[in-house]
Amino acid sequence: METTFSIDKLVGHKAFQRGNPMTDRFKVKRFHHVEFWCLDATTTSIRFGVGLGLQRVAKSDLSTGNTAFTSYAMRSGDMVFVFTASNTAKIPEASPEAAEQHPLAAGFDADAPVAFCVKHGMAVRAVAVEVEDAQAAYETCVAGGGTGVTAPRKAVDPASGTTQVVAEVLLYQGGDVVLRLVSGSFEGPCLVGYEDVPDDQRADIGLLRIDHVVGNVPKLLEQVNHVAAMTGFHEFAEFTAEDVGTVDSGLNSIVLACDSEAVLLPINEPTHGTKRRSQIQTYLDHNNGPGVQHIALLATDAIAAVRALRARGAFDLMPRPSDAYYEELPGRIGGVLSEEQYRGVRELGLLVDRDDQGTLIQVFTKPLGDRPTIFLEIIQRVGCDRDANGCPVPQRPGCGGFGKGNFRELFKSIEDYERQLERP
Ligand code: TYF
Ligand code: FE
Repeated sequence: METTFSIDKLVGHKAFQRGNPMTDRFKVKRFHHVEFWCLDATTTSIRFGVGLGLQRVAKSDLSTGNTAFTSYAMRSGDMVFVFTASNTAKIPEASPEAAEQHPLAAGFDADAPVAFCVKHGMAVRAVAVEVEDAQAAYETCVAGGGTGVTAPRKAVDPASGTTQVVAEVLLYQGGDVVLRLVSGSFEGPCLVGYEDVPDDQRADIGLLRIDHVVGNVPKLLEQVNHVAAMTGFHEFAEFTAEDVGTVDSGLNSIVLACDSEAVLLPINEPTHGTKRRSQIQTYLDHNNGPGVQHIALLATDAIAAVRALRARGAFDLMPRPSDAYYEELPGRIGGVLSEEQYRGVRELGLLVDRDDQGTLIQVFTKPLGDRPTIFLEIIQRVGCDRDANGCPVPQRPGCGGFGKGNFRELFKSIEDYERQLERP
């Protein structure tokens, strides 16, 4: 077998030399969707729909013959969030019709989303990526040491005659998140078996696509080498506790990317021995193990998107940085942002950072549910409108970085937030 990338120690952000060895073991195109498991798909999908300006585009539920679970696909631009909950534990097996209707319904354990939510709270179950051939990708992942969760299933869309293959492997070792591999000619927003629903006319807030999906794990190198062995993804960036500077709670992080860098999977681990317990350890405790920490959503205009998000009132943002942060900002960032953008980021409490490629505008929500676990990030990659060949692209993946220059400010605000969760 070919040799796969493997690393045995972190060198830190500065010393790390980025390259693209083009080592993918199967062709990966883009993020396809992210599926949350929750206790009530109607309630949760409406809350996300209202708060993030997502339209309900497809459903698989009792009305479509799915007795196993209720699932709604919500879309803005190219980003799709799916919300799924158990229908009833009294029907242990999906009916044969349901199994035909939804590729994941056959043999579905109707208790699984409930048990998942008891363990993790509302959380990400599946990170779905579009691949060229899901059957081959599944076999490659398993041959590379991956744990199969759903062997490849082929489904035919009765309306269009197009087909789709879906397969799943475990993403984070010791966790309950799957990497869902999707391929085929089916062009619907989600999976075969979902029925399109009429346009609900809800206005979007300018969210364009999923930029990166971050996992928290106990042991970074083990996990990174595991994902690399399955997929062939390469290291795109790394950050160590030292890069973050003198903050109380630490983390190490490695960003994995596919050949095209359209799928970015950062992974964090806690560091120990700091004054405060690592925010990553807090996550692992409350999530009962590894899982998705945050999903970064790329906006056409982050300032407009965050203004709308605040007006919708369904998600809270982390506390804003100090005035001093904004006074130092033009000196740190330079003339990339317009006067109006500087005013906008200050008004809304957004963070800005830059790397050798471009400028990143970013902001973080508070945790999405009751537990101090999963949150969202809204970003815009400014000055990133050309690919490596000089062709126009909307916000080249990874360009502008991940906000390393904001880690101090951000982690201070996370620590302040965590202090509020402690009883006096
Ligand atoms: O995706 C990233 O790496 C950045 C930085 O708790 C980050 O968004 C890392 C850890 C964290 C919050 C943000
Ligand atoms: Fe991020």
